[in-house]
Amino acid sequence: MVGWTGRILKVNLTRRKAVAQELDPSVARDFIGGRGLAVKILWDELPRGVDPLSPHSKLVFATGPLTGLPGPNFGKLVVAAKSPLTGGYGDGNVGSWAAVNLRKAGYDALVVEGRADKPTYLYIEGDKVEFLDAGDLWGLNTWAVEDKLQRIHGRDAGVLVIGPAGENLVKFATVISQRGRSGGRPGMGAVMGSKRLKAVVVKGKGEIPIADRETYLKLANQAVREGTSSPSYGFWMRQGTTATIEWAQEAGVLPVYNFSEGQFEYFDKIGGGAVEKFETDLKSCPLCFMACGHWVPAVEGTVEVDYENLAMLGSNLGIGDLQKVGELNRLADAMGMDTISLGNVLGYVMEASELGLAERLGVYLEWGDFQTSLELTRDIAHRRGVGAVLADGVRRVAERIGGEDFAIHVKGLEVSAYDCHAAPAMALSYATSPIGAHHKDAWVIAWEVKTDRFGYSREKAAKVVELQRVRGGWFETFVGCRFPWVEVGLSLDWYVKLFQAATGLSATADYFNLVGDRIYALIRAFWIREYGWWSRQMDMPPAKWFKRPLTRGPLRGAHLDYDSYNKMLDHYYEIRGWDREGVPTRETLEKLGLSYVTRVNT
Ligand code: PTT
Repeated sequence: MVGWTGRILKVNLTRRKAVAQELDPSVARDFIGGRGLAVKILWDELPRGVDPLSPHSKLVFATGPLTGLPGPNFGKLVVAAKSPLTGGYGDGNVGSWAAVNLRKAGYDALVVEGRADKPTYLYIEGDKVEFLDAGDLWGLNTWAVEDKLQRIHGRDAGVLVIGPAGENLVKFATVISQRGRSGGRPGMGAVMGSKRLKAVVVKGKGEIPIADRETYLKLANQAVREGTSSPSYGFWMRQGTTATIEWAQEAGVLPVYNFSEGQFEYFDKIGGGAVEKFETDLKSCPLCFMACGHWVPAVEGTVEVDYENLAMLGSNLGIGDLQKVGELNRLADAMGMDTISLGNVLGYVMEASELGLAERLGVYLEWGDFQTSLELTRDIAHRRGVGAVLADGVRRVAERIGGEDFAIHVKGLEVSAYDCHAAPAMALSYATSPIGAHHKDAWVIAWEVKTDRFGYSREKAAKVVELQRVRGGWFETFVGCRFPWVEVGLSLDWYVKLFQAATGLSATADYFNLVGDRIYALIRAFWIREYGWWSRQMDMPPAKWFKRPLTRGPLRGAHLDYDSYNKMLDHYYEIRGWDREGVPTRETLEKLGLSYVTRVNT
């Protein structure tokens, strides 16, 4: 088996023991790596119903056969665990030198279990694994910790850290790297904090295995050359994801006032044009030719902004000022928490304040109130006062004080930055994403606004599945950034060829799609096992998009239709081979080689 290092590093923090285990070749073939490997490990090794924040839960950092290689952007890894926010499977994708170095250190994945008796960080260098004292680091923000660790271990060390939010078990705390990279929206940072693991530092000097090095390097060169000569490359480098603000405004899908409207009067103050004008720096993940990290001035210092951050902390809160939005973003990065969930939580509190409901929390927050938002963000990170309640995410806050109709989440994960009053396929994409509402698995909205905007056709359900296969299957398993494919149009053929050269396997597009379907079915089985029940109600988008039409702009009056949505969901289930309640049928499980999955209520 070439292409994989063939080893998984298993670390038990309670016993301060580390062992390298062999990666079963059949698991590598069936699940490839990244998300696939992560869900297989969590399915096999987690006790059913485990508390995600207990020592028995596990945190997986998984790479794939392309991670760390030169080519179209393979400097990423998947961080996964049972989510404390949703209670189901959770993961995220983070760009980091730790991804590259883990492979160079000779591992495809790192699995962490147990709980250290005191704050600890892991130092990994080839076969050497050390459990080092993080007493001095505990309580520090993510930027300070990364700086300190690189001063100790060298600038070539890859570092993954948590901030105070992770330490304080904020349910949407993330894992941060290189200051502007954040991964694991469904609380992967809290899982790390529950293990008293402040950071993972990785160094590696080995060679990453490649089956046919000469062919691989030639292809990698050609792919990058094709990407950089794409007509969209120049504009991408100027604005990156932040140009999506202008696009979303035009399409009427920008989240505004807690997903009540689709257009924002001050969109141009926080959009790609403004970012380009004020930009101070541009940074990227390792080995990347399409840097997406645009840095702009915040109120204090500078910060990396991306579309999701600008929309969720800007238009969604009624804040039309780049520096202020940047400051909220900066604080979220420093504290180590997800900007999308934070923007939802603050938006929910603003709406609850308007309706008089937030009195039950003892807080009042007006639309556009930057200063109080900043204070609440700090309180959330430290679980102080009302922050302790808000740190549990909108689903739990709404369960406590009411307002479920404007708690914008699916399965407990807050919705990312696309309003779906007039985007049924995107609503389906959020509703069926395997980790709760995230656009990462099927960003179908760009296609949808260009085609049958208001329809609920079978074709839309099929498109969602197609995208989920590629985004959730391909890119999350060989583990690379999907932007070269999405943004500069690199064909999927390149990835097939690169994978073949790296592994020596005669893999085809069908192989990746099949692996994608297998992973989706296993993740669904994981949720069902952990919840102990399932129903199609779990695959419903937020109520607001059905019940509260848009009140402004050209799409005024638009809202989702319940019956039509349900028909589209039926199509989705049928294409996936899942039953009417969204449970993979026995036949589907067998076809996907998942006959060992027995705990689904078929
Ligand atoms: C992702 C989510 C996103 S998706 C954004 S902006 W985006 C937000 N970024 C945050 C941030 O920053 N700071 C913070 N405190 N919280 C944040 N939360 C939000 O997190 C990111 C890029 C981007 S920028 C995207 S779309 C693509 N995502 C990829 C993916 O998921 N998979 C993949 N194979 N390739 C991808 N390429 C792109 O990478 P989560 P990153 Mg993150 C400051 O992981 O949990 O999925 O959340 O990944 O390394 O930061 O790169 O408009």
